[in-house]
Amino acid sequence: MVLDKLSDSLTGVIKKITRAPFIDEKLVKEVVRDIQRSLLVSDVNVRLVMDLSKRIEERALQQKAIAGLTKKEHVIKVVYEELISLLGEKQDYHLPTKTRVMLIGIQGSGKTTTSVKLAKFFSKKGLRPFIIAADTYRPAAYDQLLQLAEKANVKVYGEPEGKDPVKIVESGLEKAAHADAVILDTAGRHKSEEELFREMKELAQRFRPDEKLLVIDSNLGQSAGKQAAAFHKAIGLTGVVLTKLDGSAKGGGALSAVAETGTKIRFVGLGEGIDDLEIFDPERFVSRILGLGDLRGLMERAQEHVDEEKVRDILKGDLTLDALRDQIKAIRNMGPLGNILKMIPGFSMMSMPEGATEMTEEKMDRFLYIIDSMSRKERADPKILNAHRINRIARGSGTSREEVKELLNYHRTMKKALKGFKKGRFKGPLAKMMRGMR
Ligand SMILES: Nc1nc2c(ncn2[C@@H]2O[C@H](COP(=O)(O)OP(=O)(O)OP(=O)(O)O)[C@@H](O)[C@H]2O)c(=O)[nH]1
Ligand SMILES: [Mg+2]
Repeated sequence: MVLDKLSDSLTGVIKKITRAPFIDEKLVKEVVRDIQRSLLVSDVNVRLVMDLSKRIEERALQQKAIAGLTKKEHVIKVVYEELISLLGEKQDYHLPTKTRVMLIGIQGSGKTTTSVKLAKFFSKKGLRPFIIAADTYRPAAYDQLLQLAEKANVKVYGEPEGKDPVKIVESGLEKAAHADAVILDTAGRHKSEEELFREMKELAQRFRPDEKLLVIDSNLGQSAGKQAAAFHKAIGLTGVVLTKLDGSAKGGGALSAVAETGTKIRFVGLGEGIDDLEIFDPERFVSRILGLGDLRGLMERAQEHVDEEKVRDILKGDLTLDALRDQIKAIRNMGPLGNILKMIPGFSMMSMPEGATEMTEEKMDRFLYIIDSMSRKERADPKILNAHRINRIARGSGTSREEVKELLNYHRTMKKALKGFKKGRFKGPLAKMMRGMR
């Protein structure tokens, strides 16, 4: 996982909020202190941390919760929003049909790896990528790129013995005439920093990139900000790729420091593999490190799939097997159940009936077959099922007696859990959504 330690401690903070019997000044202060500690440990700048925690405290205590949110949800929302603002705005990455991306950065930052990851990213979007290998300093740079690119099935131009990167770019562009996205991998070492800047400017003049992305190692922590600022001033960047965010203890520092310089974080590298690249989206990112899962994604998908009226019916009346089937179907459309539950604030921390979160898609399908094999009367009132009918249903649905019983058990457990919800432990739109999931 990304930023494991930070994530663990911030998830702990959210747990503290959801578990507290009530929200008062003492709790908010405690929560703020916990957040400060978590961020400082992951190397976020002290001043940023202080500003942020002051805002969280003020808003949590003074701002009124918006209609429909409980006090707890309000505090979680404040923490979530303030962390997002620490990481800057989301940068949309538009994919033009023809694009040229130049990767810049000091040695070992991850340029070559990122060039292949990006190529893969483009080809997943249906564009034909092409990489030009213009690093004439690193020994065997071309071979390294070639090996990686083969894994991704991407074409590369390079000159193993070449000494003139500008000429390589020129020849490479000729070979790349049919490509939609041309990526330029450059050198990371040089006689001096000035020389490196000079070479990059020259290459940019010749290559005419749409994007000049600086590749930075997250392990630099707060110094990542300084590096971004220096390169931006010298070369004029369009964005930054932060690599090695997986397992970097200083990831929080790198992210916030770069965001603070105003240079946009475009992508994050999350591993050595060619698929370990993500568009950087602060909202999704913060949800994840808070253990809230993908909150916004869930909101969108929940709206698509959960029929409001059915939810209301369930809440009004009993959870019939018909209703359960609709719910399983809705969940089935959204993806693995555990993931969905993780997306709901507070939910992952709540005690769930044993096994309820572990239902696989296969199991959901089998449950659906079973329900479909029952008569309408049985679905409305499963208590009328006897051993004989259970056998028939098992045979009719291609499952076993045990599975039919398992479903009936599951149904009873869910019904009971739902009653708990209805008693009003959770209120507001999020709670409504949670109920919708049941
Ligand atoms: N864990 C992890 N390792 C990465 C990531 N990106 C790159 N690396 C590793 O970092 C090392 C350096 O990566 P390169 O892509 O060769 O870096 P470079 O910037 O091209 O380096 P030079 O060519 O020497 O300038 C390699 O071992 C990569 O596997 C990442 O996101 N996560
Ligand atoms: Mg390289």
